Amino acid sequence: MTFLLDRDEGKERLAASAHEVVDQDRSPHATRTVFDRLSSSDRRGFLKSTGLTALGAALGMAVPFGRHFPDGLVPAAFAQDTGSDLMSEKDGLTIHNDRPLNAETPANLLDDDITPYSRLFVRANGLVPQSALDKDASDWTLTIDGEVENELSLTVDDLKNDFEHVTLALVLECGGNGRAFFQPGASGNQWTVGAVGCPQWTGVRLRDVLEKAGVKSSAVYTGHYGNDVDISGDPDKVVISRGVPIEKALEPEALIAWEMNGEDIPALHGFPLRLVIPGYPGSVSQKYLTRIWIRDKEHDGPKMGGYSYRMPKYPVAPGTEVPEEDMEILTVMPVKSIITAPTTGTEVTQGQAVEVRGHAWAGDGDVKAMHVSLDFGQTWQEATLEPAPNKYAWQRWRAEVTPPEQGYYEVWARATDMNDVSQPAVTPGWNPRGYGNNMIHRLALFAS
Ligand SMILES: Nc1nc2c(c(=O)[nH]1)N[C@H]1C(S)=C(S)[C@@H](COP(=O)(O)O)O[C@H]1N2
Ligand SMILES: [Mo]
Repeated sequence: MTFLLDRDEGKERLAASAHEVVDQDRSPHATRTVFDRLSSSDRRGFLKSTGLTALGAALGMAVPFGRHFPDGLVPAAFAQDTGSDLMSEKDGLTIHNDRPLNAETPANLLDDDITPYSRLFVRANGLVPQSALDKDASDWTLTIDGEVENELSLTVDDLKNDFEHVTLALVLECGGNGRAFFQPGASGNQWTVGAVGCPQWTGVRLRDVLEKAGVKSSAVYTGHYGNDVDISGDPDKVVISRGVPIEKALEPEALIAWEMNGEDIPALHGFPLRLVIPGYPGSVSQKYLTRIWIRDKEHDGPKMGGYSYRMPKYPVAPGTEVPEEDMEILTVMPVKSIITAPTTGTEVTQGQAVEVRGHAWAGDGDVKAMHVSLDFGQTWQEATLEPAPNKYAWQRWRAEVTPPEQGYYEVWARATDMNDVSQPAVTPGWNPRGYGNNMIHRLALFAS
């Protein structure tokens, strides 16, 4: 299609205009490569001087709502990975790292209400344990100790036999999802939007197990342990051990799960047992769960302290060096949404309605409203928002947008939580490790 050719040519022209800063790259992903290689200051300068006007010129098409496009924002046509250059153990995921394995899902592959195994992001801090690779749970025991009346040692069968079974759809989102958009950048996996999913989990309530153990009044926090192995191979090194306030652990949606989507939890996701404690960063949902230590103080396992999963206690300017004692634990994840259809860069017809849809979720429960904009946030129309099947599941939203004339458009999608807090149009509070980015998701549409 000539239209498509023009657009690709346009992208290459835009890429070429940055040739003083980077070598020209003729790969199919030339533009993205150019943006990726620019240092953050180069990137800012480049965007300031060229921005949307240059985009329009490069594309050879109008940007009808261009006057509303905020300064310094990267057009979504270039800012988002369209999910093409991938490898495939997990059906189209983007691999950020292969040791430990870290991979996220392109937005257009997250359209299912219940995220299937093949499309669930993977975040490993260490190596998948042999017991999970072997699918061997015969000797598995889960210990509950610390501030409890009766220490428990439970096999997987004990859990299955002695407690009520619960099945819930629960969002699992990495605390660093969206990190890639912070300026200046933060170290860590450069997650864009797809370190999130909403599988269905079956197990028992953590609360029921803790009740059986008899939580003492001195209990204030949990500490979680798994049997995954550190990258160094050192068997004594704990890879990650996070926890939650005891009140959070006692919520009825916090599960010890053995099934995901009706099957044993896969090796990558925590076989044979994992915690799923929704609403908090994914890191509290320990995989390969072997022990829950009930603490009489805030848990202090690896990745609880320093800058890990911690935010400044007060707003800081981007790039600020924040003293360690001014950091606090990231708990409730902010309200967020994702556009899962159409795929960014889709060509549509002017004057014709296009269905856009996706999911919305919030760290403290349900989402109240969902809005979309086609004019870079100048006006917003309300989308339909389905109720969640259960608390902490994501909610389906749908809307129709109609590009009034030919040209470049972006769909912006914005969720609002029960406290009337909405997603910001630009990155929220910068923080040293790039957590909690809930800026609105955008996708590019080309109307002809
Ligand atoms: N044992 C163990 N549990 C873990 C981790 C880990 O590295 N080891 N990573 C945590 C992090 S940071 C996230 S975001 C989620 C990711 O879960 P998934 O890989 O099943 O998507 O698992 C959490 N639980
Ligand atoms: Mo994470």
